[in-house]
Amino acid sequence: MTTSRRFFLVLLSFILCLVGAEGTRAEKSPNVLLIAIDDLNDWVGCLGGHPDARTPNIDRLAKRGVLFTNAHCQAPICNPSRTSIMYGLRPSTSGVYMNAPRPWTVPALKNRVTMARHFAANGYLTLTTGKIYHGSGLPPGDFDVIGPRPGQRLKQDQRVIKDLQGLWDFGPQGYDEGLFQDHADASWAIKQMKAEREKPFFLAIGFYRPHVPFYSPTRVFNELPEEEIDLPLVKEGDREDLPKIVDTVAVPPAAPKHDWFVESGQWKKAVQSYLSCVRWTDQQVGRLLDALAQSPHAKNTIIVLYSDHGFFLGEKERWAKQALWERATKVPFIISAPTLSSGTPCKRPAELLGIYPTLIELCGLPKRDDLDGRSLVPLLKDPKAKWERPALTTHGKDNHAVRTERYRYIRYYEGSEELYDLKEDPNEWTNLASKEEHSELKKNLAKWFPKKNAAPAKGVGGIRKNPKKRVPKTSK
Ligand SMILES: [Ca+2]
Ligand SMILES: [Ca+2]
Repeated sequence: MTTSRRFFLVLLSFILCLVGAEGTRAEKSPNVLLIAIDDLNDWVGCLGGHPDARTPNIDRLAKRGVLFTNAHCQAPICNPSRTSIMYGLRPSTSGVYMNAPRPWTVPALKNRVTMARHFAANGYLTLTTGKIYHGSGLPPGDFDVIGPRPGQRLKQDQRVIKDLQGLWDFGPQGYDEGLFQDHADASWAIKQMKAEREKPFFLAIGFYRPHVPFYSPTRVFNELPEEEIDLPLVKEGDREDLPKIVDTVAVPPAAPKHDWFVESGQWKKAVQSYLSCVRWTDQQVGRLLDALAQSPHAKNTIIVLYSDHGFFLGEKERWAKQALWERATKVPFIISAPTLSSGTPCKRPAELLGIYPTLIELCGLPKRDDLDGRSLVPLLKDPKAKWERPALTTHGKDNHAVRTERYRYIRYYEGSEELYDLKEDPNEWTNLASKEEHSELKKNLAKWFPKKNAAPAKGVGGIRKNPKKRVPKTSK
C-alpha cells in the first residue's frame, strides 16, 4: 500500500468516525425544559392582557416557538390544574377538583403514569425544583433529582399591608435578590442544564410568583411606578346578569373582597405589585433561556412554558382565581421545539392537558391511550390547521366552561348558564345565555361537556384549616 493510499484510508476512517459520532448525537432524544408559572394570567406582553405588562423574555420565547393565544387551564386553581397537566387527566376523570387531595394519595390514581414518570421510564433523567405540583409535595417516583422544595413565603419576607393576613400581602421586599426563591430555583436549574449528560433530561421548574404574596425585589417594583399603572376595566352592574350560583361556586375563600381594595386605596398598589412579580418572574425565565442557549443542549431542547391558571385583580368586582371566566382560565402557553417552531401564534383553543401527549409525540416516547388530552403537534406544524376541539375548564364537580375561538359557554351543576361572544365582548360583560336565538349554539357547545363527572376524590392533603381567618373585614 502506498503512503498516499494509507493516508487516504486513515483520513476516510477518521471522517466516518466523526459522522458516526454526529449521527449518535442527532439521534439522541430531545431534552425537555418545562417552565410552570403560578397564577399568571394573560398579563404578558405577547398576549396583550395589560398595557403595563413587561415580559421581554417570555415574548422572545413566544417569537421562536408557537404561542397559543387562546389557551386555557383545565381547572382554575392550583392543585387540580397541575394534577390535570402532570397526569394528563381532566378533573372530571380524576375527581381532583380542588386543592385537596394530593393526587398521589388518591387510590384510583395510584397506578396512573404521570408525565415525569413516563419520561423516567423511557430513558430520561427527570429533575425538578420549585412548584410543579401544588405546594412542595411530589408524587413518589416522578423525579430522579429533586432541587429546593420551598414554600410560598420566605423568612426574609417583611409584611407590607397590615390589614391582610396569611399569604395575602403585596409590595416590595428589600433583601438580596439571590435569596428570592424563584431566583434560587432558576440558579439550581441552570446548574443542571449546564451539565453534560448521558441521558436526555426532563427538567421541570415551577416559579412561585406572581402567586400571593405579590413580593418582588425593590429594584423591579420601582421600575413600574404606581402612577403609571392602569387599573383593569370594571363595568358597573356587570354582575347583575350572572346566575346566583356564582356567589357560591366562584368565590375564592381566602381572597379579600373587591370593596376592601377600593375602600383602602390599595387597588392600584396591588396591581403594581402583581405586575412587578410578573416582570420579576420573566427575568428568571430570561436567565433560564440565556443559560440554555449557552449550554451543550441549546439545539436539542424543547421548551414548554405555561401558567397553571389565570387571576382576577378587580374585574367583575372580584379577585384571584376559582371562576370559569376568561381572566381565570386563560393562560400564557408556549411550546418551542427546535425542529418545528414557526414563530406564528396559534389562535385555536388549546388545553394545558395537551402538554403530556404533545411531548410524548415530540420526544418519540411510547404512546399512551389512558390520557384525556390531544397532542398539539398538528398545530405546532401548522398553527392554522383545522382544529374543532374547544378548550374545557372545570371548577368543582359538574361546573364547566367550553371555550371556542369565539364563544364561552358555562354551565353549572344546577343548570344555570352563561354565554359570551368574545369577539364582540372581550370582557365578558354581557351574558347572552337567556337569548332564544342562541339555543342551537348552546346545544352544540354542550356536546363538549364531559359525559361522566367523577365524584370528588378521596385522599390526603391540602385542606386549609381556617380560610376565613385570612379574609380582612369589609364594609359588607
Ligand atoms: Ca396557581
Ligand atoms: Ca354582565
